[in-house]
Amino acid sequence: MDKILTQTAKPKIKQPKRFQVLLLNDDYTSMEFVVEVLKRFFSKSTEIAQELMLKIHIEGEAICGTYSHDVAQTKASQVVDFSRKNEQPLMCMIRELND
Ligand code: TYC
Repeated sequence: MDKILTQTAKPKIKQPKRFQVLLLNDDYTSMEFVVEVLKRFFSKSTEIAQELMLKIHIEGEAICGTYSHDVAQTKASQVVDFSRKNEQPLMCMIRELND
């Protein structure tokens, strides 16, 4: 005899992990360069980029965006490449978002 299923099967859908991209403060990267990075790689307006740059300068770091792992890793690499090409020591890292 077939068993009667009394429990409704719950579809287990795993949400993909999300990653924050952060810029870190340092004493040497110019403020103008950080504003350019925020506009170029994180699509910020000039005003928002200036605010975010100052937040990093004062607080030490800020979240610039949240993406899938691939996109976050690519953005962080692009920022570091662009910075080294322009002889700036700017640091960018990614962090898994726990929700
Ligand atoms: N602290 C830097 C300065 O005084 C400016 C700066 C801001 C550097 C943000 C990095 O992510 C950064 N020139």
